[in-house]
Amino acid sequence: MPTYITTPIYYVNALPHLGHAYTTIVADAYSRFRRLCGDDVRFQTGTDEHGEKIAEAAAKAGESPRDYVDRIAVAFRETWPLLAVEPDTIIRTTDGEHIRTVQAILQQVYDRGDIYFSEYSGLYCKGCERFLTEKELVDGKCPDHLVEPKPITEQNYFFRMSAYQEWLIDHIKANPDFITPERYRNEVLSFLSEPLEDLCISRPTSRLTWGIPLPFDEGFVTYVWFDALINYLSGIGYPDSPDFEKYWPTAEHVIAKDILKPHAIYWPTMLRAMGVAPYERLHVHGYWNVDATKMSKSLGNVVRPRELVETYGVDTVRYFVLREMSFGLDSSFSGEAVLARHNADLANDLGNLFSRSLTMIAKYAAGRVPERDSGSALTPDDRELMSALSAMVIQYRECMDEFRFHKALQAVWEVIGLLNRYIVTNAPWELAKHARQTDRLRTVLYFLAEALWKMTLVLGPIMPATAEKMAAALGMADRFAHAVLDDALEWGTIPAETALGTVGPLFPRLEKKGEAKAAPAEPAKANANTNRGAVADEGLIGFDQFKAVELRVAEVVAAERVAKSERLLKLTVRAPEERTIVAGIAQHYTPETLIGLKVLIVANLKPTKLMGIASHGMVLAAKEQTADGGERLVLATVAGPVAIGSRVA
Ligand code: ME8
Repeated sequence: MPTYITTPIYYVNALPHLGHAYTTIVADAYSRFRRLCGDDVRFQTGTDEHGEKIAEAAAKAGESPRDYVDRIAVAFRETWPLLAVEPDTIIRTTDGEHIRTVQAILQQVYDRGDIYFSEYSGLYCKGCERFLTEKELVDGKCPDHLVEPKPITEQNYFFRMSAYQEWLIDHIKANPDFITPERYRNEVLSFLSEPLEDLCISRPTSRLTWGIPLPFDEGFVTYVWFDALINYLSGIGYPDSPDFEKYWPTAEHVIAKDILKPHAIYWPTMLRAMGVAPYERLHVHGYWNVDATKMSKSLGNVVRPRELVETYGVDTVRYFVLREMSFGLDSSFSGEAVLARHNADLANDLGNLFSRSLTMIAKYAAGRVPERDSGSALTPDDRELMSALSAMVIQYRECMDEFRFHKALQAVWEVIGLLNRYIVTNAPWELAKHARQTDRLRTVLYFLAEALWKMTLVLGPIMPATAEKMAAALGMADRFAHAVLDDALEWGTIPAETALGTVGPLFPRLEKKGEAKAAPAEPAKANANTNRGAVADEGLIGFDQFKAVELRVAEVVAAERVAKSERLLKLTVRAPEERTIVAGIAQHYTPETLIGLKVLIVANLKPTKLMGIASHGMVLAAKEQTADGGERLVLATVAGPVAIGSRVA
């Protein structure tokens, strides 16, 4: 199946920011998703380079419009690779082919009698590059640009938009998915309940020369919206190219609410006048604000894609915007919110699951995906996991198709939670201790590998580089390059004996701005020591610093004295994996009294050697000053029954 997906073409009067990045990431994630479904995808973005706004910006910059648009168009083009956005076409409205297409369409519509010459008086907003109706004004001002529109009386050419009003209403009503989410469909229908005015589609050259000349009157250039919307056709070779035949019937446009009217009203009526079928779907999203305030140059809070990627990494940025915004509603951006999602969802949930599972396969199955044990029955846990994975893939597909990206990701993260629980309940480290449980161990490890492969597939459109790393670590890099989503619905797609590759940390933990980044070699395991230097003067630490210390409940399963040491005990604890911790408590506890005790440990300390024994963590104890000037240690423990390995926070 073909799929044609577009972003708006962006005005080159400003440099790319978070809003542009969002729409384009959405379109990219969707096109990757469609490719994963087996579709033949054409993804187009571009720049809108004519009109008053651009001419003014060029003059302000002291450049000719041509030099100016060339410069800014490059800034947009260079942004996309930073965001792992891979469009098939990047169109510019100053391209010769586009200009010829616009002129041919104008001539055609003119010849059909749908363009006429007349005088018009109206209120013009330069920011919007269109006339506003009285009803659209708030306190006499344009609600988007907060300026009073200028009254203009002019002789101009008009497109007979009103002639298509009834047809458009019927079309929207008959096609519930034409404009989504529904709130925007309702907004358009409500607007259409009043009589539609015709659309002024020219500007006299006495006022503006930076535009496409009307083919039937040299004294005028084309109104920028009539020019811009046509990019969606000229980019696929309208009218003669086979690409137009192939892709146009599937066209889907992604925009924000600011340009709903041109896309939901001007564009379908223009298409109708040309005798071209309307696009398939229009997806309208809300606005990103920054720290709950409108993003604007004057407030100095414009978020730039390059800075975002440099601070957080491209896949974190992609994940964050897709997970955080409910498509259709406004959302607020903040650095803290990105950090929180990075550290919790990516470093902790996904990153730990992945490295933990692969470490166990490396340790207990010599780094090869084991054969599932077909001799014994599946446990209820196995069945729950299997059906949760299938349900996740189905829900993911539905949500991605409907542009509910945050829901798709929620579904994936629910299964990540389930997998983490599956590991705790099935405790592979326990199974590994008993020879008669090796069959079960193989099955558990096999299920983990299979589940992670399915995760890799669904995460590909969202975080392409991470998914590639995951595929390589699973030994599935070749398969990944040709994988389809249907693979994720089948069982047994990761072959037994597949040799795992090496896995680095997927998401090293990030510290708050100004604090040191965790060293790349220490994933999700920021050393508590690195935070010492970052303690604020007044002795307070931030929540992120606290969260960097991974405290867990551990059960002591063995304890013995360390030879030649009065102070040290060698403890074997489960949290839930088994590990050795050397603790300086020998003068306060005898080994036997510790067995079965649930203690609290720092689970992410760098390993260290004490008396030649590697210690993986630290046991927490209260230190009391005794009357004789000495110390008494009392181990910290939990007040009630709790699963071992539980995080303490
Ligand atoms: O309107 N939040 O170009 P434009 C989310 N050239 N998205 C935002 C945003 C924000 N705060 N700010 C901008 C134009 N966007 C015309 C389009 S199409 C034929 C012509 C995104 O540079 C969003 O996609 O003003 C919005 O619709 C678009 O940028 C407007 O880009």
